[in-house]
Amino acid sequence: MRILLRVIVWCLIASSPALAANQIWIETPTDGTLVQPGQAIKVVIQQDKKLAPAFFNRIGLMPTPLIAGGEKVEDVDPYILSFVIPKDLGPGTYPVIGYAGKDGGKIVQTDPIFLTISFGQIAELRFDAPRGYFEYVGESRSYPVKAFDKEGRQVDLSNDERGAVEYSTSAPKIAIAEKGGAFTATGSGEAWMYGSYKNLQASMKVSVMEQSMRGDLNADGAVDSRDVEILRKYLNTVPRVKKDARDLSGDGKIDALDLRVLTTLCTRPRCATQ
Ligand SMILES: [Ca+2]
Repeated sequence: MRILLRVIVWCLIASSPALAANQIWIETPTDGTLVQPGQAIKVVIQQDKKLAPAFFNRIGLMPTPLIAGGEKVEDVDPYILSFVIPKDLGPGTYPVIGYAGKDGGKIVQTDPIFLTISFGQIAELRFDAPRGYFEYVGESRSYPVKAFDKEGRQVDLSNDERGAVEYSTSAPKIAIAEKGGAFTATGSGEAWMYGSYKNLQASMKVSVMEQSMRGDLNADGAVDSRDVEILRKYLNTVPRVKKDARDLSGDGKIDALDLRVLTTLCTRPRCATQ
C-alpha cells in the first residue's frame, strides 16, 4: 500500500507543472505589484543555476490580456523582457507567465505572478492611521498617506513619475515632516499632519505625549527596563531635534552615557518593571 502511494505521489510530482516551473521563475516584478495602464514593465526571469548557461534559447512571455506576446532570444540569464501595459486595459488582476525552451526540447513555464491595474486618476488621499501618536520628543514614526481613485481602489504612488506626496505639519514645534511620510516629534502637544498631492490633501491629528518624568520614553508613568530598551535601540545615533528625550546628558548624542543616566532615573531597583 505504502509503495503504491509513493508511486502515485511520484507520478503526480513528475507530471506537475511545478517541477518545470522550478527550472525558471519570475524574479521581478513581484506578485501583487500595482501597475498603471501605459506603464512599461520589465520582467526578469531567472533559471536554475544548475542548468548550463544558454540552456534555453527561446525565452518569452505567454500572451495574456496584459501582454500581446513576443519572444526574445538571449544567451545569458537573468533574461530581461519588457512590455507595455495596454492603455485601454481596465482595472483588474492579470497574470504574467514566462516560458523558456530549447530547440527540439520541451517548453517550460514559470509559475504565474499577478499584476494589479488600478486607475491613475487619484480622487482621494488618506492617512493610513486614524491618528498620529508619539511617545517622546525625538521619536520618528512613519505615517504615509494612501491614494484612492473615485471608486475607492487604491492607487500606487510609491514610484509615481508624476511627483511625490509632500508632507508637512501645522506646528513644527510639535512635529516636523521628514521624507516619504516619516514624521519626528519636536515637542509635546497636538498638531495636524498633512500629506499633499497636486490639489488633494489628507490631514490627521497628531499627539506628542508630555513627559511626566525624565527618562519615561514610552510615556507609561514609570522609568524602567522598557525605557532602557527603547534607548538601547538608538545607541550611537545623533538626534534630529533639540531636546530629544533620549539625549539625557544633553550633549547632542545618544550613547552609553545616556544609558547610564537613564539607569539612575529608574523608578524601581534594577529598572524592574511593575
Ligand atoms: Ca516608561
